Amino acid sequence: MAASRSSSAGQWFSPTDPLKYEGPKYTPTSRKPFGYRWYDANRKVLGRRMEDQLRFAVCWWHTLVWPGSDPFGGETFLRPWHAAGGDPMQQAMQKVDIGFELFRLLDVPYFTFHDRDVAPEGATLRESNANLHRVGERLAQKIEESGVQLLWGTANLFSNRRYMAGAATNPDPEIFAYAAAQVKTALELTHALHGQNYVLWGGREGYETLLNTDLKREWDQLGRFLHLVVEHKHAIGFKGAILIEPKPCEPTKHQYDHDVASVFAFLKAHGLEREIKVNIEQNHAILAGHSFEHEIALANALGVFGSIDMNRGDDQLGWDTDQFPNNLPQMVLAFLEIMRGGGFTTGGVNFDAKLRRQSIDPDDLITAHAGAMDLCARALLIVERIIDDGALADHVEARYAGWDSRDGKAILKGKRSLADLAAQVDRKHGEPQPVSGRQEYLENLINSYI
Ligand code: XLS
Ligand code: NI
Ligand code: NI
Repeated sequence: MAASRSSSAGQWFSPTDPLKYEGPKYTPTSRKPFGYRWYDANRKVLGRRMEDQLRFAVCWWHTLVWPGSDPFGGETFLRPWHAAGGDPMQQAMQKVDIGFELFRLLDVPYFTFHDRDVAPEGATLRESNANLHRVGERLAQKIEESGVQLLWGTANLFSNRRYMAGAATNPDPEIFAYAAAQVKTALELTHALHGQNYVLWGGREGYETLLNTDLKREWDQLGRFLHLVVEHKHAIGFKGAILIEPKPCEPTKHQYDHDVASVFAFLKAHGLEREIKVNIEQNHAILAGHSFEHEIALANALGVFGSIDMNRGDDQLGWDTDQFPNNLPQMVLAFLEIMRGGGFTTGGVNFDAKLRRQSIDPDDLITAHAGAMDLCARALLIVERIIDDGALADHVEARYAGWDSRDGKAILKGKRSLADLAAQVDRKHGEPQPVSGRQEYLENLINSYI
């Protein structure tokens, strides 16, 4: 696809009209490279329009900011807004135009951003805030014109060197204050743009070595920080959800928001479990030694499921590769847990995903997002059939049926002591009869829908 390097958004991608639902026969060919085979925004799936079930979001940082660098080499993408010597505010505005053009072409309902992705950091916080407000006004205008909305905003509390030893968990209270000031502005902007959620990824909230770290202090600092965020949310009347994004490591060796279980323990310990939920990312789950579906199921069970970052890792690489999702069976298991929990409320499917650094054409951004959206739609349609058939649910229900008996209920209601249970076993004498878990049957069953 020959895409012009022109700065005008209208010419930057080769398609000019939004991608359409092309139906079940569609495959991308050179004649018709862009389209959806499964994503049909208006189709009803499990009681809601597909667009409202999936709530897709494009992320600003990887899509419009990341230049294609890796630890061994720099920029590969050569985006026009990275041109050396350019005016950073003009470049920021150019990204707004190109970003919203991409959202229009993809027909995606949401986007997500960090404060420092959308506007350049100035010499002082005041200057940074002024930059952010100027771009914020432009974003508000674009949101108004396009109908594309903000799924969540967040603050970058990890790139600047001031945060090398953490933001809220920094040994220096002045850095804590700086981070608080940054979150105040980012939360207020998210509110002004009618964001559905505000996300806090721990960034550098962790440590490299205990030799220089007071773990208990840092843990409590983070609790205090989150209370401040929640208080401010209520003070300004922000109705969206506050979400923490768990991640076990990277950038620091030990992150305090390791996984859903440790985030929940943290929230409980600080009395925040009704105020804060989680944004779960696929590869963060894997890096923590879990499956994505486990983290979603646990968050649902604990009442803290919020949103997902639907970018995957690589089976052979132990870091956060942020690839666009394309493993259908894995995606089915994730959407199964999301839909079992009742689906999204304020959350959605954010692609916190990077192109591979050789995918240098602007059109690669369209291909990557469209393919990911289409496969999510396909996974959702498969999940609809699994749920409608009911075979899986029946199996699980039958497996736990004993707990609906008089004895089972009495145990759970606290009406049986250890002595009662010992007496019960004594009375009945015989050995309880184990039944098959039938895992292979269930795996075959799931595969039969795929
Ligand atoms: C990093 C995180 C980050 C958050 C937003 O690994 O995934 O991108 O989603 O700060
Ligand atoms: Ni990540
Ligand atoms: Ni993420």
